[in-house]
Amino acid sequence: MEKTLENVSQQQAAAPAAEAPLKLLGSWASSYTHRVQLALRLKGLEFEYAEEDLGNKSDELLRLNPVYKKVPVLVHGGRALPESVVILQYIDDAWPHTRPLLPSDPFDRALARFWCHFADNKLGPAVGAVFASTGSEQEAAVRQVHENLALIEAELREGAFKGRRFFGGDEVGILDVVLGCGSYWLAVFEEVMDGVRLVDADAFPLFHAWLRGFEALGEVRDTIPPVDRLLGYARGVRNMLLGLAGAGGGAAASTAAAEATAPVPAQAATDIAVDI
Ligand SMILES: N[C@@H](CCC(=O)N[C@@H](CS)C(=O)NCC(=O)O)C(=O)O
Repeated sequence: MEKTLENVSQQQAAAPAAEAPLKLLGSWASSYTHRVQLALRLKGLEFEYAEEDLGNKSDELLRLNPVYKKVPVLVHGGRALPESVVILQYIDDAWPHTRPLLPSDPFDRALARFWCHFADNKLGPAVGAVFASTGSEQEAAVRQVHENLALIEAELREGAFKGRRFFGGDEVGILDVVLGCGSYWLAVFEEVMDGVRLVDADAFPLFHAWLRGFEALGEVRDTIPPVDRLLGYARGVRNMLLGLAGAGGGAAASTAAAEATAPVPAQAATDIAVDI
């Protein structure tokens, strides 16, 4: 039988009871994985975690996510679900009473989804472009990031999220999880790319304050890897990207790639550049 998501779910059991075991296939530096880890922690749910080697994906990952072959994949009672934002919505639907991630009002729910889509389709790729480029190309990408951050800042100042501690209100919601798991890379990237300024507290005071508040939460601190580890990983990816960009001509970049401190599979390098 052809390996389709539908076939995979047909082979799986009937709808799991909420208390059925949860297993997460993830990767330690993946902000998409962190989203799911954080949501499960916020809900107080126990889960088994399986680290994937993205350079040598397990048969289980390829079987459970035949469409994209990416992490995260959440397995609940034997049934597998890929795509982080889809998983977050599932977790909230399956466990609606503890720490709701989506608002109850239909319009507010749609708005939260809209901004999650923005994070994945506009802000994330812009940050990835900064990380993958140099010179004038990078300057243009930095401007794109600033334009996108200005849109969020305006929503916090006078738009949909005005006066809120978190995007979700007094407590973090789905957009906090989506934007927050990824935004810590901004500071890491600034450190790796000398002279690049992405989140200036003067230019984006409300976004900056929100991010500090998010990072201070216990569940977030339990989820985001130590900054030194992220820095080592990002340096390795950046060196590899520069090496790839300069292939055939960039001797210095190639040497840097060879000296990369973290072993980073080439595919992961492309991912981090496109999808933080
Ligand atoms: N849209 C997906 C993106 C997931 C994603 O890009 N995962 C990366 C790790 S950060 C991955 O598994 N990459 C492996 C590959 O592309 O081969 C989501 O939200 O879950």
